[in-house]
Amino acid sequence: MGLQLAERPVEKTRRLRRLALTALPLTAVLVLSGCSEEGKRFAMPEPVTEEGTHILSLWQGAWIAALVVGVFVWGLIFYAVVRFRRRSDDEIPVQTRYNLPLEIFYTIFPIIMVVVFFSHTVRVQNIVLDDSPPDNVVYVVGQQWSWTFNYPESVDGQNVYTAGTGNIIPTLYLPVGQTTRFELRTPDVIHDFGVPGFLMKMDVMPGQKNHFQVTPTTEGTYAGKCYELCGIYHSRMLFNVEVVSEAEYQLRLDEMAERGDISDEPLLGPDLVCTQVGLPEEASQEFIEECR
Ligand SMILES: [Cu+2]
Repeated sequence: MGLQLAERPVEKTRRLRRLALTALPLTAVLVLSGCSEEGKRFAMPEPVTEEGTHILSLWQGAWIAALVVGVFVWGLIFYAVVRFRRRSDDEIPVQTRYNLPLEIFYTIFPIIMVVVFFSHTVRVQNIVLDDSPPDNVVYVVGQQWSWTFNYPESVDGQNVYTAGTGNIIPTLYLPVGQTTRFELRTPDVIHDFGVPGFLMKMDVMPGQKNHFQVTPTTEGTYAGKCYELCGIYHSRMLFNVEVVSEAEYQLRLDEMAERGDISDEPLLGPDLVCTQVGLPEEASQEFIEECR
C-alpha cells in the first residue's frame, strides 16, 4: 500500500511531461503557421481576382468556425476524461444515462451550423457564378491534350485564337480590371479548367455549355491546368494566364491575327483544333499548318 501511494505522483508527473512534450511542438506549429501569410489563408493560394477574394473569405470563415467548434469539443472531451476518470481500482465513476437539455443542445447546434455554412456557401456561389454581362468573352476549348483559347469578335469583328498542343503550352491573355467570361467547350471527354490563383475551376463537358467569369485584379503570369483526369496525357494539359493592361491585351490579340490565327467563328471542334500527342515541336507546327 505504502509503495503504491509513493508511485502515484511520479506516474502523474511522467504523464504530464509526456502530454507537454506532445502538445508543445503541435502548438508551436499551429502558432508559427498562423503567423505566415499562407497560414492566414489556411494554405489557399493568394487570390488574383475579385471573385477569388470572396472564395477565400468563405474558406477562412469555414476553417475558423470549424476550429472554434473543434476546440470546444476537444475541451469537453478532455474535461470529461479528467474530471470523471476512475480514481481507484475498486471504484466505478458515476454512470449518467440521460441528459435531456444536453441532448437537445447537440441536436440543434449542428443543424444551426449546417444552415450557417450552407447560407454562406450559397451567397458566395451567387457572387462567383454571377451572370451579368461581361466585358469580354473567351471560348475555352479543352481537347486531348491541350487548350484552345478563342477571342470572338475581337479583331475587326473576327475571332482570334491560340491553340496549344501536347508540346506547346498555350497562353491565355486577360485584361486587368475587366470581367471576362469563359465559355467552356470540349469535343471529346470531360476536362476541368482551373487556375489556382483564381481559386476557381469548372468542368468542361461534351454537350454541356458551362461558363463562369472572373475579374483579375493583379497583373502577372499565373499557371493553370486541367483538374480532371481526362486520359493518358492529362498531365500535359497545362496553360499560362497572363493578366495584362488593356493596351497590351489588344496588342496580343492583334499579334494572333498577324500570325494568321484568325477565323470567322471560335474553333470548337476536333477538326479545327489541330493538336496531336507526342509530336516534337516542329512536327506539331507542321501538323498545325497542314490542319489549317
Ligand atoms: Cu484534360
